Formats: sequence, structure tokens, C-alpha cells
Amino acid sequence: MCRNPGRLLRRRRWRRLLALGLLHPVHGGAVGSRRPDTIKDFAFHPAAPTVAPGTRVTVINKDGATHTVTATGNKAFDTGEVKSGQTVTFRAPARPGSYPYICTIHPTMHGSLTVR
Ligand SMILES: [Cu+2]
Repeated sequence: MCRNPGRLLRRRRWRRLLALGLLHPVHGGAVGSRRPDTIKDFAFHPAAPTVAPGTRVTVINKDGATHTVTATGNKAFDTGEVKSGQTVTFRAPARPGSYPYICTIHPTMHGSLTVR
């Protein structure tokens, strides 16, 4: 997937397909690829993903509402606002551990990223 990431003209179309869920794996960096995480029905899916250190984590917001994926505590990662239908990526922390996260707009939304 995405063997020509520098081609901007194609990139936009590719992103749209991703948002529609028609494509799955994205960049996995040096550690292999994984499916994007999703946000749907005011919940993170999966709620407790496990990734290798430094993985590029892709998140698709399939809700009608805007959400964030924000690590609590020292904020090891924070996507900022992810609007409806938008896809974002963030870099998982390099240090192994457990990283709880919330949506800052709807703090009852919880997840926990495990890096190992
Ligand atoms: Cu939210």
C-alpha cells in the first residue's frame, strides 16, 4: 500500500478511500503495518491496542462528532481535534509502557495504548 507517498495528486484520493474504510493498512514504519484504529459510537476501537515502540498509529473518526486521542498525564501523544470522517496519524511513544488516553471533548471516552 502507498508505495508512492510523495505523489500529492494521488495522496488526496487515497486519503478519501481510507476514510471510507475501503483501504486498510497504512504506513507501519519500520515495524510493519497494522490496521487503522477507529472511533465510532463515542468509543475507541480497539480500546486497548498494543503496538511496537514508535509505531505510526492511524485513527479514523467514523462518528458524526469531533474527537481527540489524547494521552493523559504527560500527554505522550495528542492528535488534536479529529473531525467526522477525518483520518489522522500519531507516533506511538518509543518507551514501552501503558499509556491511557481519552477524548478531551468527551472525557468519558477511554482507551489505553500498550507499547511493547
Ligand atoms: Cu470525543
